[in-house]
Amino acid sequence: MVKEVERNRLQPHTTQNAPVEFHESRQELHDMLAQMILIRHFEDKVYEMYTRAKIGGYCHMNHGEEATIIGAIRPLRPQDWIISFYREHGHILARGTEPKYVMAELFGREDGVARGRGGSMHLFDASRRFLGGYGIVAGQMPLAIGVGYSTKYRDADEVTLLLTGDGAMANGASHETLNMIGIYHLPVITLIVNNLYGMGTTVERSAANPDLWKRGEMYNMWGTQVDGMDVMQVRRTMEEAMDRARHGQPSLIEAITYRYRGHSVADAARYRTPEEVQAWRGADPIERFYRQLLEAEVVTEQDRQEIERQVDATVQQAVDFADASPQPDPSGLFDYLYVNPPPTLNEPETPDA
Ligand SMILES: Cc1ncc(C[n+]2csc(CCOP(=O)(O)OP(=O)(O)O)c2C)c(N)n1
Repeated sequence: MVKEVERNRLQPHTTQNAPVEFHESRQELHDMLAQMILIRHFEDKVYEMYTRAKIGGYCHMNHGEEATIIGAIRPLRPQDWIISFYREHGHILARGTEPKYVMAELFGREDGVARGRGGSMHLFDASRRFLGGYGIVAGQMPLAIGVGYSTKYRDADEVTLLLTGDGAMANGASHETLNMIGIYHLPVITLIVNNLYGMGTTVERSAANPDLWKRGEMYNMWGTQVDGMDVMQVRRTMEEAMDRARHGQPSLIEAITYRYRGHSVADAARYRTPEEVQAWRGADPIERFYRQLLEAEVVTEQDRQEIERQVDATVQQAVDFADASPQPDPSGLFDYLYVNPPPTLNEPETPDA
């Protein structure tokens, strides 16, 4: 019985042919498609650069999750905030940070968004109100309370998008965060990017009730589930959540999606079958959106070719820029710390007791 439930949950949703109503400009729809393709190609190149040892350390990629990213981030306004987790390359690109600065960070170079100190899991762009990038599962969650509280305290028109994985929802910090967001009615939208696995563990094994969106009710928020392979569905839901947030009601949205590759670059993902991966690739969010736009005569095949050409050039320029950027100078090892030099720097080592 349990096995049967699991197998059904591991199938893509089937809203494939649902009619789509666009009220965005042609330019906006074109840009959404272009950004989804940029994220896909950027991640392909990241994978290649990792295997060439240009990128080191942990590295988690967004292949397959592009609809959750673009659908959630495009509706945000410049004054809105984003807090993400370690699978965030696409999130910062969607926010408009130039790919070359992101790639330089992945290369660990001085021109990176965190000056080469952070790497893949710690991307940051304060100028775009993109507040990271955190390597500790659920470590990003409590920070959203502070950001949301600040907005409310200043009576400002801002919303915060808090991104999390499904596995992180089993962490105590997630419960405490959502509870406090609910208590204070903070303008925070929590988006669970449910790619069905936390490392090699399915949601069914980590969550007593795997319908994660239902927890919204417990925290006095609007909760809903969307097909995370359908960018317009994610976008419409996000727009509604933004409207609610601006009227003092937080939301918990669960977007069902899939990561095409393993948990990180180093994971061969032997815990899933090739058939399962193939089924999800068949529901590809970029191809679905492209078909919708073709049918609505918003883009042409030539437009797609031109987007692909431009994206490839941008990604290659990002690699060239990252490669030419200097390594951080060792003399700057303690720069950007709260205290520099660290008070313990010259203390003699404590002898063992
Ligand atoms: C507190 C903590 N526990 C464990 C880990 C190891 N770890 C890194 S990612 C991860 C899985 C999280 O999965 P999920 O939240 O679903 O996000 P996904 O990677 O699928 O996007 C784990 C257990 C960690 N980084 N931090």
